Amino acid sequence: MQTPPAGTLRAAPEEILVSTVDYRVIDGVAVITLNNPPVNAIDQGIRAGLLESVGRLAADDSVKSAVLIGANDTFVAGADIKEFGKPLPPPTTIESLSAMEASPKPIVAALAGNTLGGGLEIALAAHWRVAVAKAKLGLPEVSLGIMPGAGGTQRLPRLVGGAKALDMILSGTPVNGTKALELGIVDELVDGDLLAGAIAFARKIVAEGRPLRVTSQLQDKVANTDPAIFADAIKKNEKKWKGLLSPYKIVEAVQAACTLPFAEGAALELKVYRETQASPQRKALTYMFFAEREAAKIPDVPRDLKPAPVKSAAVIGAGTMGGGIAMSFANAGIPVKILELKQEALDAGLARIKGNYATSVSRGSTTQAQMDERLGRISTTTDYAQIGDADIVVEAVFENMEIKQGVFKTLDGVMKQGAILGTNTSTLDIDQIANVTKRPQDVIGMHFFSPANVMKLVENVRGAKTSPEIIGRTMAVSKQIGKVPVLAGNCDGFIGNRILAAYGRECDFLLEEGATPWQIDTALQGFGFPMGLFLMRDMAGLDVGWRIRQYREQFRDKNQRYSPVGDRICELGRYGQKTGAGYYKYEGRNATPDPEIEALIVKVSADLGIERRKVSDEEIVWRVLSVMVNEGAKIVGEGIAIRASDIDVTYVFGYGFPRHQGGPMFWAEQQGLDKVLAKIRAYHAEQGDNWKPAELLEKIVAAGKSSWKDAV
Ligand code: 3H9
Repeated sequence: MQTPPAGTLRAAPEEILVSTVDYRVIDGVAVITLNNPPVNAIDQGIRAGLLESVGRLAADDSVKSAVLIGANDTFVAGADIKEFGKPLPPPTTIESLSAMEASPKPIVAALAGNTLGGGLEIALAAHWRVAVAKAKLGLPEVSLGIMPGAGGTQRLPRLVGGAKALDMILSGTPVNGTKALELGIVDELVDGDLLAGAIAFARKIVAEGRPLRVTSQLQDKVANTDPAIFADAIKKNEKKWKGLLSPYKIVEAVQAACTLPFAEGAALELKVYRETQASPQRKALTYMFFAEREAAKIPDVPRDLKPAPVKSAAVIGAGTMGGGIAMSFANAGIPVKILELKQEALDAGLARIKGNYATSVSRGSTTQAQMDERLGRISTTTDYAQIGDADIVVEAVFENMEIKQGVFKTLDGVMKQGAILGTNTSTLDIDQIANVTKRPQDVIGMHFFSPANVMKLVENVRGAKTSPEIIGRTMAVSKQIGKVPVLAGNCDGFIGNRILAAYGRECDFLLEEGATPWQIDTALQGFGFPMGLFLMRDMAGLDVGWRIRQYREQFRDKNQRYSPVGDRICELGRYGQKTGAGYYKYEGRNATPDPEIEALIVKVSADLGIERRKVSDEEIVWRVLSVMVNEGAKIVGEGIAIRASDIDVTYVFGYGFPRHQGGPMFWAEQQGLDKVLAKIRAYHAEQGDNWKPAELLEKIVAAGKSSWKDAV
């Protein structure tokens, strides 16, 4: 294979390698390489370089076809998200793609790695597509609050039909190369060197004299689309899409693809794409995209620390949490041993795990083969000596300091040096656990959320002596098992539960002042929470919190306001859903408001001498969110969270905060930090010291700034 001189269209020194499009001729085929590390996102350089390359291809008499490929072992992960909300210098992606489609010489897209969003749209505008089996092809824009805006909603249905396209674009879930071949998105799989395979394919279609296959001109698949699928999709997802814009716009655009000529459908796509781009939820969701990635960056962990993937794990405790944690490892392909001292406890735990997998199979989210494979990675033991060689151990035993300390003493004796020693505690002091070992630097909190195999958040908690290396490795393994990790400092409640305590307290006070549990829950659901606080408490069970309150009563500051409503409810034996009654009464899982509880709350108000008043839904939402923000600002000010956006990640991925609202700290910035502070000051005057404004917030506002980032 001869390699003629490179023809980089926009000069960039080789070592910088930023946003270049390279044109060179290999074996009589033009090879156009898109290069914008790390994911070849589409910025102006890519758009312009692509357009220029297509022009050059037409004029290049030495070639009859082209291969379009990505550098960095990947194709293109879509438009550059950093450019959202900014005016984009020309050309537009649509202009570049129209030029590609209109090329008189066939263009073959060669796909590996991430072929997402605008990346897949580029590929769809090529005449042919080849891919490696592991390539990931998808249109994930919906998770950013937008939709494909460069022909994706119009071209994909023309290749796979309206129904499959609608599914793919609404779910945002990518398919692999093999599936893409089956669906008709790609024309051939390449086994081995992708570029060589793509060049061979390009030469073959020229040799065969195949006519250009222009995606926008294909009609068969769209013409055969059942017109009912659009209304059906809306009906099926109404609850899930509450408050969202982009799924509805996607339906509109795909429907247009199936009913209108390409040019009209494309014009409609562009119009609704712009509406989604201009929406506040796009701003919130793209903020969340970067917040999630930012959370993984820990100042004292070297950026170049690239820990080797964990190969084996152990979990102590086969209870609900232990089982869920073990499933998370197994689901990620990591063999895991669960340890319990009693065989009966192991058997019960394993039976629960099997039950959970069986439910996933019956719901269709896992196949039987996947379940067997995953179960095959889980083994059990009653002998600590059997787990010593695991790369990581996560203790998930009963939430009691003495018991956990006992486990860690034993782990210190058996685990290999360098193993991560994680403790899944939601409340206990990590240092007290770490200090019973001779290697406190290797001990770290790993606070999973229930159900641990489903919930995305892991709040990793650094103790005073946890080493940066262990922190870096724990953040990496959290990601390896598909979680979103946040690093917290060691304090009562860490980030998440500390804020929950403040927010729960305010909801209790609102009850005493005049609200009902169902009014508060409805107001919070109206804001976008999937479930209100009282429904959530009822689901989790009220007795555990009650027992903790009883224990803490001895330490409670009796001068601080305290709501006895929750205690009164527990005294009636109402422990939530599991006893058929809590804040609500239940038939199965169906909650209904209970006049008995309303009467109980009214009595508590009277006993406390509180005159009940009408509480508005707006007050509920503002009071709940402001208290979250104030506590969040204290947590950042104390260094418990590294940055404000980590609080948002914690709340969105662990506590059901609506992602399209961006988390409490983002919400506060959108309202104006000065306005939120004014509210907090007013509540402080009215409600007392629980509302003392966070110093950090005071400082930012006093400096005339408007962003949490201005604090640093
Ligand atoms: C779109 O295409 C709209 C079009 O329809 C309209 C056209 C007109 N832009 O996640 P990672 C960065 S919308 C800018 O840690 P991984 C990321 O921030 C787009 N930056 O790696 C990170 O930077 P840093 C549709 C991006 O291997 C670094 O790359 N596409 C972009 O776990 C590594 O990322 C999507 O929604 C981007 N598009 O996962 C795909 N993508 O190192 C969004 C990544 O400074 N991207 N970065 O923190 C992803 O889902 C994942 O990043 C990906 C890699 C799966 C690609």
